[in-house]
Amino acid sequence: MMQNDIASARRALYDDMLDLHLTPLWESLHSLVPKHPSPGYDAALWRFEDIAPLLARAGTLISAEEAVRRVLVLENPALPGSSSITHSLYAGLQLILPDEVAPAHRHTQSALRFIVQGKGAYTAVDGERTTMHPGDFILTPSWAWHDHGNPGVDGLAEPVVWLDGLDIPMTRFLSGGFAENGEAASQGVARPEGRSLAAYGFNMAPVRQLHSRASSPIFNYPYVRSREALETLRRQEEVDAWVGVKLRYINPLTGGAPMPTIGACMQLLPAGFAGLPHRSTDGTVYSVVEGSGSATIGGKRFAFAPRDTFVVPSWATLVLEAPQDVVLFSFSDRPVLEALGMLREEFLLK
Ligand code: GTQ
Repeated sequence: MMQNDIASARRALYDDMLDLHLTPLWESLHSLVPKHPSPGYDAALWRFEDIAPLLARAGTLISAEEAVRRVLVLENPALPGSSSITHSLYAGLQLILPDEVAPAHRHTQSALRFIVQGKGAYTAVDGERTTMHPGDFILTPSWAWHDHGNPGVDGLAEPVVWLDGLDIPMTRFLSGGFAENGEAASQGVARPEGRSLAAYGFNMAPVRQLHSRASSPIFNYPYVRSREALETLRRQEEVDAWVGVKLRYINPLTGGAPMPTIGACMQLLPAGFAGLPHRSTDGTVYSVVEGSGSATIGGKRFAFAPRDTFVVPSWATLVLEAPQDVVLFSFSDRPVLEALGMLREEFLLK
């Protein structure tokens, strides 16, 4: 057969195959089994300065009660309509005003809250409240009852904003989503505040209670303690040329990630830090806690300031620079990739 005849015969074959829901692998093999990840979503940065006025407007237009969760979803620019910041993760900025309640519910999706602005709100998990402060890392594990409220502290209540990180797209992909609403808007208080941290947050664990969840028994990792750890280490040792001083949050009972699907880290880049490029297969969301600097992602430079959020896609090279001290929080699907033997990372020399 001539080239032209072959091409048109193939097209005819594909047409006939389509009726039976069949497709020719040889036309898509390269993209199905790529040499390296090409994730098809973008690096992006959301400036808090741009978002804050829109969040405030949302605050005047819908109550937390009516919204259930008053959240502006950070949607990857290349994935419109997906409510996804990477293929596996969801991120959003949630606002709760003084005296509001975001009613109790539970779902199989695992969630984290990273406090971005304001203090005096709380999240309750399984009947224990924890008061939020900027930089605190809070968990609401899969199927745990949770509600949020904002009574303020010391007689002062202010709007509180946090970054929500959930495995919503992963749960959707796995068709594993279940949810229930609570009977009352706020859960009854079953345990005094601070119980989880006292029981599990000091390198000790209770001898007579068994924590049975797959996630960490600590549900608030306070910023004061994470910050102090980073500060001590930066004074004591040479910082890593790629990531500065970086620690991962752990489930103290296992040493593994705090939740099965989401890992999280906090890092400090000392003033003058000009990092070397690195990349990994876990697409990662960063929240800027302190300081201004830049993240160059796959060759594109993003300037960041406190409270900004940015996303680094799987296998995109990341170069971090910090003209002043910078503290970054980050989360990703790393525990999933690790469990599947698919985590790869590279620390490059230039
Ligand atoms: O606070 O429970 O941003 O269920 C998305 C889904 C927050 C929450 C989100 C949720 C929540």
